[in-house]
Amino acid sequence: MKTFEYFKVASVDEALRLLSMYGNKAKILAGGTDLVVMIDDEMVAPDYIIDIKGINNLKGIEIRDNYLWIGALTTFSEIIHAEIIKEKFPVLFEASKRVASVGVRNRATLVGNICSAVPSLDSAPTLLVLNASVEIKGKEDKLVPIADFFKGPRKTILEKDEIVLGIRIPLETRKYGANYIKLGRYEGEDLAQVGVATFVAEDLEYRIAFCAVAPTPVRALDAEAFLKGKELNTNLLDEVVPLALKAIAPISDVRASKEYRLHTSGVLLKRSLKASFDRLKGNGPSYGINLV
Ligand SMILES: Cc1cc2nc3c(=O)[nH]c(=O)nc-3n(C[C@@H](O)[C@@H](O)[C@H](O)COP(=O)(O)OP(=O)(O)OC[C@H]3O[C@@H](n4cnc5c(N)ncnc54)[C@H](O)[C@@H]3O)c2cc1C
Repeated sequence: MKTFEYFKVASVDEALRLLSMYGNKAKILAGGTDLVVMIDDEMVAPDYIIDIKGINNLKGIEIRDNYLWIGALTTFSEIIHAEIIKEKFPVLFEASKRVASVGVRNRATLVGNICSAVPSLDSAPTLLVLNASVEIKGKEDKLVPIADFFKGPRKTILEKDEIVLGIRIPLETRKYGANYIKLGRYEGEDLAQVGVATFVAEDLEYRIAFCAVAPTPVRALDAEAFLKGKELNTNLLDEVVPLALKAIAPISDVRASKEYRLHTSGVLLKRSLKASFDRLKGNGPSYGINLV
């Protein structure tokens, strides 16, 4: 393994100063569950590591104005245990429980997950259906809708001298139901073969998003438009699947074939929409239950 210089910074300004000096030769380190594996596998070889874990104002989960803020250093375990998440966005609790195992979740951050930008990242479908935005700081401050953040496998819109400060999720004033289902090869620490999140609000606005079935996580906008304003029933579930599948472009890899992913995407979508709709109506499964 190539050696690197390690900096532990205590402020965002210090991190930004180092990033502007070292650019592409530097890598930000949060929980390290993705970056350390990549360094070990020699997929990346940074000359400089900027450890941001000491930046206190990147920690926490709080309501600010009309949105919930999740700081860049917030781990999946912290999300799972936060009462405010269970109260306002229980679907994020549900999705976080599907990430890896307790040991990994104790270190892995939600923001590190989106910055890794692997197609199978479990947090993205849920953040997409909640219309989250990404707070970015560099030469200027940016607030980017999560739908515009991913550019391709392991590629985001982040510039080399930018850092993500946190995630904003707009507070929902309507009653709604939502769900995340992940299909893996086995129960436990495995990446998704298919992941689907759905959201239904009381005025029958629907949102649908997938991971692991396209180069980036994707929304199924045509399927959402088709469902808008309609009470969900078995016929509608059958009709919406082909529309939703047009939004995805799965490949075959070690985890699943393209055909299996296409088929199971439809099966999971129906199950997820039904769970979200039933939750909206007050008779769905409890959040956190694995529906696979
Ligand atoms: C055994 C194992 C099982 C796993 N299973 C799953 C799974 O089931 N589902 C899943 O989705 N993921 C899984 N993962 C990956 C998951 O742990 C990571 O994606 C994690 O969430 C990344 O967060 P981190 O804090 O560890 O980031 P790091 O590894 O520290 O960083 C990841 C990337 O993001 C960048 N970065 C981090 N923070 C910032 C920031 N604030 N601003 C800009 N760039 C930043 C880093 O430079 C790096 O490129 C697994 C990993 C392991 C090791």
